[in-house]
Amino acid sequence: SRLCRGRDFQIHRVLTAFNSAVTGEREILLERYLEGWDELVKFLESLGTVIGFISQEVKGKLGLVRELRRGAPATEEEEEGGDPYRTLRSMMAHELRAGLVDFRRQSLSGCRTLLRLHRALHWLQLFLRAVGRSSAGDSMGALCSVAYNQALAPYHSWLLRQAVGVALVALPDRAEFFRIVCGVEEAEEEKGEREREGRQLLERTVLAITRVYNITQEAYQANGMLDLP
Ligand code: 1PX
Repeated sequence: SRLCRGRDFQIHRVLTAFNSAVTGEREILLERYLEGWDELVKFLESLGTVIGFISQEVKGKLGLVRELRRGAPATEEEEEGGDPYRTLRSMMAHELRAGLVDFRRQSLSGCRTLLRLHRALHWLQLFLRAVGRSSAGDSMGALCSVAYNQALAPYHSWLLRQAVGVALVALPDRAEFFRIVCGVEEAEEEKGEREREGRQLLERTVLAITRVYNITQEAYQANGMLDLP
């Protein structure tokens, strides 16, 4: 039912995960990063079947990185830190050293897989920022597609872009969106307060995502990996 939509999703868990993904040395902890995405998947899953192919895509990518992580024994050089998939930089170093990163053909490396999630995080950053600045009556679908056209569409085929266009129709409206972000139904007189709290949480989440996005972007740039096929 509409009341149950997004019941399991908690935006503060997104905030906590992405905030704690960044260490004092500006490293990205992969497990925290993936946990942030786990929570976003819950949101996607609450939107129903039309959006289903998008959550399947995200879950597939998350599963792939986790599988690589489980299957990777630390080499002697890496022994000290143990898990080569502990941070983004250690993953990059490990996969480069092991020859797992293919710069010419599509591969199943963690680097190219996470790059897809990274681009999607750019979309999310733009979208959530726009939502935070929106006012009653603004169309979520429109905000979503402006962000999509800027951040993701350039990497997607014509056919996929059409499918995304169709999926956007299934987005909740603005009020519903804020209900999911701020919590379930509230008494009428508490609504204003809840929306303010929700907006604040949204703002902090955008900041956390932006920080993770910028550090990740630097790491990909430094390794010449921004265009991995
Ligand atoms: C507080 C609210 C939170 C809202 C959370 C929403 C998170 C949504 C994240 C969308 C993630 C999309 C991942 C896309 C990864 C990707 O680009 N994959 C493509 C390339 O991969 P490949 O392995 O082939 O190189 C892949 O081909 C794409 C598959 C289909 C995904 C299409 C994504 C469209 C996203 C934009 C619309 C999202 C609507 C969400 C509603 C809030």
